[in-house]
Amino acid sequence: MTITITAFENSPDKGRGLARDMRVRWALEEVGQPYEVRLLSFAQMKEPAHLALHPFGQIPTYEEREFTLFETGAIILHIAERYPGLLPEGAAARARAITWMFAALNTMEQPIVELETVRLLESKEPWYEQRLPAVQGRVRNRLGQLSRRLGNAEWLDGGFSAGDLMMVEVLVRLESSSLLDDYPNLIAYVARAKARPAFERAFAAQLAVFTAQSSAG
Ligand code: GTB
Repeated sequence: MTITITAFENSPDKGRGLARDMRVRWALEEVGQPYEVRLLSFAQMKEPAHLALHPFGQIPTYEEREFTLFETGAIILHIAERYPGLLPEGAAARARAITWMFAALNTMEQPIVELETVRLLESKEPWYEQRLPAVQGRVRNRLGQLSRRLGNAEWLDGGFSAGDLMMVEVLVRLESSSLLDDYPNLIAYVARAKARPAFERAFAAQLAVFTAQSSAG
């Protein structure tokens, strides 16, 4: 069975692995499933053919023989449930790992995306300088809470899981800022995850798209 995902033809992040196809690639690498990638331009993402797969006209999508998924939370959960490697044995441990996936998306990513939005879209607004510290404070608050929970542990709850994959994918969005600097255990956590061979393969695959597009154009 062929798995096909979609990704940016020209990712605005220039191969830094910040677009959300990266987390799907990483999950597929962790479970050892080969996949194909259909690259889309921004215009193609808004055409009916893609909107039939993704109602919001975004990447990534995930296609298997019988169905298509959108939303990386749903995609990663599906991969983790379908193939061994990303969820622990036992109903309670699995539920806790899934809880961390939701925490990553609903509790950590939300203020981080808000901060990105403020920086990217609102920097010319007269209230920008006042709003920025408040939004940074909300991110710091969550980082502090996460850092205290992680403590000296290697992963969030036992062995590496889909919860860690999602959490790290959210935290990497802060690497271009100094916000992680006060949390050495979170920096080490991200580094540990990025050293996983599956992460490295996924990162190299998305970077290869950027490299190929740059040399073609
Ligand atoms: N909630 C959805 C999910 O988790 O799947 C969010 C999907 C999403 O935001 N997709 C983005 C997209 O398709 C790409 S990843 N955007 C185009 C559009 O909405 O028209 C977000 C992203 C884009 C660029 C960078 N970057 O340049 O650094 C980082 C992240």
